[in-house]
Amino acid sequence: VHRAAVLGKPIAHSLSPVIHNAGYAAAGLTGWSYTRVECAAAELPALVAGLGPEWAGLSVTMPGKEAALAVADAVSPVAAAVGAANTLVRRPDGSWYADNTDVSGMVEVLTSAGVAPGGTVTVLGAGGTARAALAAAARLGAASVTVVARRPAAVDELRPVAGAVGVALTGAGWADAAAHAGADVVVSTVPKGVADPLAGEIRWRPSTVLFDALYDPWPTPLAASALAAGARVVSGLDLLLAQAVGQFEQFTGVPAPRAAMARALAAHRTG
Ligand code: SKM
Repeated sequence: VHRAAVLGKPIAHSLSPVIHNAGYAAAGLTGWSYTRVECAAAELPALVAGLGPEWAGLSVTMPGKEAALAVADAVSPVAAAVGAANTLVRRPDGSWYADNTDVSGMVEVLTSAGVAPGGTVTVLGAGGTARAALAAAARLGAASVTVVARRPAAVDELRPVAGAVGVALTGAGWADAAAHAGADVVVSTVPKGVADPLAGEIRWRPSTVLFDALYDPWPTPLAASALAAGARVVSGLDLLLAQAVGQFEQFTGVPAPRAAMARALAAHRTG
C-alpha cells in the first residue's frame, strides 16, 4: 500500500486527488491512493512526523508551503531559492525531500504556449505564486522581470528571491499595470477580481503569452480580454496539471500518464 495526499487549509476544493488517482489508475499502480487532509501550517510538522512508511509523498498547498520547506530533511535548489515547497517526497530511508513543482510546471506551461527564451516578463502580484513566477522567469532566461504590486513594500520582499534565482527585478505600482502588459509574458498571480478592471485597460499584443493563475470561473475577464486580442493564454488549471505531473513522477518513480490525468481533470470540471 502506498499513500499520498494534499495538505492545506481549506482543502475541500482541491482537485489534486482527481488528478493523482486518475494517474494511478491509468499507470496500473494498484495499491496507491491519494486523499485530501486539512492541515494548517502550524500543524504540518507534527502531521508529517506521524506518517507511517506507507506514505510516499505529499502535495502541499496554502498555507503550508513555507512549513513544508522547513520540515524537510533535504531541499531542492529551486525550493530553497523560492522559499516554499509544494512537494514532499519520501526517500527510501524514510526522510523527506522538498521540491517546488509549481516552478517546473510554470516553465512547462509557458514553454508549451510558445514562450521563447530571453523575453520580458511582467508579474501581477507579489505573493507566493509571484515567487514561483520569478524562478520560472529565470529558467526561461528572462531578460528582466517587472513585478506590479498593490503594496510597494511587497516588491522588496521578493528581492531575495530574485537574487537567489538570478533575475533583474523592477517594481511598479498598480496604477501602471496596464502599461506593463506589453511584455512578452504576463503572469497574473492576484486573487479573484483584482485584475478584472485591467481587462478594459490593457491593449494586448497578439504575441504576448498570458498566464492567469486563476481557473474558476474561466475565462477570467483578464484572460477573455487577452484571448479576444489574439494573445495566447494559459490557465491555473494548466498549471495544476503540470505541477501534479511533476509530483506524480517523484512520488511513484514512473512516468505520469499525463493525457489520462488531463482527461480526468477536464471531466471532473465539466461534471
Ligand atoms: O502547488 C499546488 C499543490 O501541489 C496542489 C494544489 C491543489 O491541490 O489545489 C494547488 C497548488 O498549490
